[in-house]
Amino acid sequence: MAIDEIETGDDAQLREEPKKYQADNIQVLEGLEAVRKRPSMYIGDTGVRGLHHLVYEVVDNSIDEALAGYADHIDVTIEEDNSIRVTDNGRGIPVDMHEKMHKPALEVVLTVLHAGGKFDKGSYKVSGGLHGVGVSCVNALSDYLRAEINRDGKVYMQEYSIGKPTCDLKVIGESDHTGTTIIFHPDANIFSETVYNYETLANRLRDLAFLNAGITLTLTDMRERDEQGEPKSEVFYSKDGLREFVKYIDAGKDPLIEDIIDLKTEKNGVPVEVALTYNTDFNENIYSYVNNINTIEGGTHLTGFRRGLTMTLKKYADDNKLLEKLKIELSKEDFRDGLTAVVSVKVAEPQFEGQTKTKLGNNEVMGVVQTAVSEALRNYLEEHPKQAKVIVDKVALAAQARHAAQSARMRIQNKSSLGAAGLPDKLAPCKSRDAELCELFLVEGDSAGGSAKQGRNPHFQAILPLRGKILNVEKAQDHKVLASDEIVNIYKTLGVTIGTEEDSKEPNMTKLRYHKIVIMTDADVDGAHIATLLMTFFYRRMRPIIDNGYLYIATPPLYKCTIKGKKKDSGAEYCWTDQQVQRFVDTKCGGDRNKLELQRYKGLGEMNPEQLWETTMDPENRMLKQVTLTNAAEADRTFSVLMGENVAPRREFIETHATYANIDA
Ligand code: 0RA
Repeated sequence: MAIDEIETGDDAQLREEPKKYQADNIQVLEGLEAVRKRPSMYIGDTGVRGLHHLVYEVVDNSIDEALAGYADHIDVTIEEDNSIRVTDNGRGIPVDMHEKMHKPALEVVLTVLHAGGKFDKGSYKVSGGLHGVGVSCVNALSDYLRAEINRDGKVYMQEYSIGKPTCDLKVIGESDHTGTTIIFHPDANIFSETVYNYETLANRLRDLAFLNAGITLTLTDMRERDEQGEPKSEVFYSKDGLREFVKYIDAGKDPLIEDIIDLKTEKNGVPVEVALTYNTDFNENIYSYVNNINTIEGGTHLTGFRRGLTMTLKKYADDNKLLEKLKIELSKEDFRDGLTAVVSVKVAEPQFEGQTKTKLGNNEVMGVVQTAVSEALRNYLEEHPKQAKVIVDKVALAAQARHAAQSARMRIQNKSSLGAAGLPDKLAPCKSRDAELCELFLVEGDSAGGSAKQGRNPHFQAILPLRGKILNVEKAQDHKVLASDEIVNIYKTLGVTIGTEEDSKEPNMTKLRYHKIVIMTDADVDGAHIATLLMTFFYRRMRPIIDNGYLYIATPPLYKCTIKGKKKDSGAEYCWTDQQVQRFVDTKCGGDRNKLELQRYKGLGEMNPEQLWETTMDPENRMLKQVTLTNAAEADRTFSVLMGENVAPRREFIETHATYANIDA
């Protein structure tokens, strides 16, 4: 691991440059300047996603140190001011002079683009953030960054602002251990949002713990304290890695087989890890990772997994004459019902493709995963004939259900039970036909639906009231789902059809009428359930709606604050948090709580149409939360845990999670 193998990107020119020191300096500044000029090129975007990406980038460096065998603890803290502190117990980033650059190695790592990834030539950077940009990007996009290195019995420290050192590296104390601490505060001139979401970071750290068994990760939130004054904190650690990951995902489900089938091997220099099981539900949960990055769009490793699974199960069933009675041809998708799996590979030079660069393109990985899965699954089936039969029976059942669903799909296409235009009677459509402009509000209950219809802007806002809870698509097969009136109404309203072909589960979105679909429910437990059911429905049946960022959650206010004695509604303010109420008291009531008139909204129905418009629907004022894929997946799990038949995990879950809708702001 030689530190002087760091490349600056424009090294050819630099090598011929006699006054290296100067040239290097210019290069460094230009590099980080480029990051500040076009941050999205480096971290994807400058919204909430990019903001959290900064943390992943820093943590990934510590994960690399852990995977190299030198660290086993990584602590992440959200400080009160939304600074992030990441500490590991690795060797500490070297601080000795870098020969070419004439600066401490630490400073090179923090100021030279991509320097971080090139320590270990020849071996892959195992974790590596999505864009693999390195910690210097984080530095460039932070208005403050501080590095503390425990090494050689000392504590070294250096501080930066927007990528530039504000002091020389110095010794600030003695130390009896080694490690690296990076503290940074995101620059509000770059990011549209600088408030960190605990749940988003927790989800990533939990993933990392499962994917890298044996490493302890902690997350502490100094912004939130309990009655004892202790900050909110969680520890993520997994002894058994992917096996535990699969158990975690399926916590609320009924297992079809008790076992988790797993494998860990390396083929052609590609480390492969897989764990899988089946539950009694009818959906598939496959999570795939490349170098610890969640490959949402799949790719060759996922294809290899599916092929290995399908072919091995099919061959086992045929060899053992288990499908002789089945009159229907099996289709690929029959093997997916109730399947939960995690696939994790490490690839030296991953090629990422697709819209979000989360689809693995390396062809050589396909056969590697397929062979590994086939071998492990064949062994399992041969050693466990009872379980093998249960799985094959489920596959046969799926084939029959698929057959039955074919006729049910016709319901979506025909026009009976609907208004003249083929639209549900309950729908209040909007005037505009421009899908990009149009918004559909899915509203809990007819009374709130009525208020929304009166309060809306009818030009671009449509309202579809929903009666109570929609069907739980986790627990229902295709033909049941398509027999539900509420669900058919949603399909029709959106203008989405699903194929009548036997194999086609894919929705056809070409005639989609709305590019904003807003779930609007009460801010209580029932409302959260309905929102979760709807998210689960879109997640399972109309994934592209989520992928394209079309799905949102409305956030009605929890309070209305007025000053006592003042004319009704004059100077009234709507509040979403207790802090906002306090601010109202401070600014409008002169700090006197007695002057506060506080109205607590329990449901949407308590607001009149004007209030609903003002607070929750008016694009000028409202705060919509976008539903993203990670939180949709988490919501799916959460929902299973809360609504599933398994009482034990549900109790445990409720005890540890006060709120359970994990939705990114
Ligand atoms: C290169 C060499 C050495 C340590 C590291 C990198 C290192 C980087 C990071 C980033 C976050 N935490 C880290 N911990 C260590 C050590 C070389 C040596 O000691 O011989």
